[in-house]
Amino acid sequence: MPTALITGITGQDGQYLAEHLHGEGYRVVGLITGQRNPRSETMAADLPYVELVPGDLADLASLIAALEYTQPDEVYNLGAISFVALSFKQPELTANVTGLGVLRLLEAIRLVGGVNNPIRFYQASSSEMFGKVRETPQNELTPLHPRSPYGSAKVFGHNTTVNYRESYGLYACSGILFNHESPRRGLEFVTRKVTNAVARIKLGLQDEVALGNLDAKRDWGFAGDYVQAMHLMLSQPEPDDYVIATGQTHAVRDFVQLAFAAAGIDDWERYVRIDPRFFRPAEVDLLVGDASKAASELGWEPQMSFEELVTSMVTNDIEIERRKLK
Ligand code: F7E
Repeated sequence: MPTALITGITGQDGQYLAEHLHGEGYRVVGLITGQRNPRSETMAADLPYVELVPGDLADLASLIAALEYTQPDEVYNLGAISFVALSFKQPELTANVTGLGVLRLLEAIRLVGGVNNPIRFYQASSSEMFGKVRETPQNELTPLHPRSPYGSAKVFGHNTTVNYRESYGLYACSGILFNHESPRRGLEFVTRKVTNAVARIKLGLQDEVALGNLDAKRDWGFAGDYVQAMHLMLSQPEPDDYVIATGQTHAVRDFVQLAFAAAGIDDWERYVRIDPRFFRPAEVDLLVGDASKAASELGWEPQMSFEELVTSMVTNDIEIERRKLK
């Protein structure tokens, strides 16, 4: 039975990837941080087949111990401080976990794996690395110009992954994933913040939602589709880097309008208040990815449309809020 170790197991992607790999016959082990992490209980209830091992991306010794215990065939590094807005407030922590954490994990793999290292490594790189974009759409060769401490840390992690592949011959891949959402998305991200608010407004539990820049454009896909690309990357004869995206871009405003419409509310502007607190010191204005390399080499294509994604998130949030009322 192949074994996969996943960092960031309690996040949206960690959960989808664990389900996918379990379905493919893997033993799935998740790295869990912190003392009495409250998410351990949720994990045990939702994904009982996932084994948890303690460790932290900020602590090399704990990563070595986790690898020695797990003996993985594949390591997926999905752990990070992943909220761009928070990275402006805690830049040093972000650099340490999101950036240096990649280096620590690769060093641990190098030390534990020995010569002819059999461990395959996946790094969750991000479209935030393109930042102030140099070309549109963005592909694997587009120059990087990050616009946040998060984006800068991801660039470090990305370059380090490429370095370890070239320096030590590690099977290390970097998936440059554009925004990917789902009903499991954290409430701090704009998509889920909006769908949750729409559900609560629909049920009369909330009057309005405060948002920042509605003009930013993102290439939004479904997280369940994107984790399959991660696994495909580690299943190739040679390691490489791939952009994963839908190739379509929408403004935050479009997402908001569609989410309200999915709940049967057409006059959405009545319910949205613009609040300067949600603007960022520097914005990434436009992202749209070219995933043609993933299509031709991995046979990967997104399955869920933007409309289906928004509707499924709104429907799910209405269901959650209704259940709370009972
Ligand atoms: O913001 C604008 C905000 O926080 C999207 C992470 O998974 O994807 C994600 O990063 C856009 C930005 O995601 C609000 O200014 C307006 O332009 O949902 P977000 P993100 O920053 O694009 C990439 C690929 C990652 O790698 C990251 O880890 O929406 N926006 N009003 C708002 N954003 C938030 N969060 N809240 C607002 O009220």
